[in-house]
Amino acid sequence: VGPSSGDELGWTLDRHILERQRRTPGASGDFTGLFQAIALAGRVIASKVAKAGLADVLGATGAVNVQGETVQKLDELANKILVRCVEAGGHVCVMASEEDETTIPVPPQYPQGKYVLMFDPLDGSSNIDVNVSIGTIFSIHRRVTASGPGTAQDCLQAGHKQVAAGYIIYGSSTMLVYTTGDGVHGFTLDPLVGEFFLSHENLRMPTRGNTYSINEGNRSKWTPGVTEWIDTLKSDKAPGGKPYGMRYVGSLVADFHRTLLRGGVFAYPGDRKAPEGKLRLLYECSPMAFIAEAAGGAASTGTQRVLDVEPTALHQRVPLFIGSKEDVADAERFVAKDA
Ligand code: AHM
Ligand code: MG
Repeated sequence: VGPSSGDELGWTLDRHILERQRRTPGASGDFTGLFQAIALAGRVIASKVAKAGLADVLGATGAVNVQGETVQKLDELANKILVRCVEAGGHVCVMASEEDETTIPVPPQYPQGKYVLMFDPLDGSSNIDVNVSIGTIFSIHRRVTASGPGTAQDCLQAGHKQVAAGYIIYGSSTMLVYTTGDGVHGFTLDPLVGEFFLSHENLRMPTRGNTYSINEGNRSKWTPGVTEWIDTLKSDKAPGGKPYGMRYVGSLVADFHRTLLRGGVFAYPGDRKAPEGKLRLLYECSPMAFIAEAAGGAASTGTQRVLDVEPTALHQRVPLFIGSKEDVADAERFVAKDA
């Protein structure tokens, strides 16, 4: 379903989610409510990000502003905004954030819902203070415990069990991209209206791209397989017979968003210093993998489908190769040489 052609108003995110609810037999509206809370958080964070230079939110915490208030780092602020927007709605029983060591409970005065929300409130930390695109990543699961407050067990679920995943990119425009597993849809924020409008319906990732995205500064630590893979992509032996271009923002949300739209491959491999790589399974790899697959792309740890990894710890890291199906398959072939 989508807006009919000639629809002057266009579809808001709310309308899109509501239509989905109507098509889902037995849907209670909980998912719709949770999504509205996440979108509200996204709009609030977008407005903070846009004014960051004016609002005393850049830089380190510990400082006090002219009003005598404690200066909040933007990522901590984003974390608080998300928790505050979601906790009271009765849709979730527990949350987990890249910013918090342990799970975030729903305060006892609020009802405990059936969903679990995990998020990276502001991803791309090295880009926050320098006006480069950053984003929020979120992942939604159904709870597995029966009732009462949710636990870490509710959070430690394989990615293929996600109910939905998405991200909000704070770039030259603010966009929210999400999937419930059947199609990936993108919405652009109209900042004057304060609404997300459907702008990219049913996004499909090209099966092969012509760019790679990796932090080449880590080359001396790479395994032989990864080194050979990247060397191939930079040579005439690359698929297509000419070298791939290189694009690296250093914000996963931005690097992934480009890869989703244009194809190609993003990698944060394990290396000799950090065999598990850098990116977190539950807040970064798993939600992006769910989106990638729903758009016809792929996501691998190099040796395993990301969505099949059974998490054992909240802040677990895994290597990530994500993007166009054929490019990810190539990466896996080279990584296999390291075994
Ligand atoms: P963060 O969660 O501290 O922001 O770290 C995650 C970010 C990703 O957005 C990005 O892909 C990666 O770190 C970049 O890392 P590096 O600076 O090592 O290339
Ligand atoms: Mg992050």
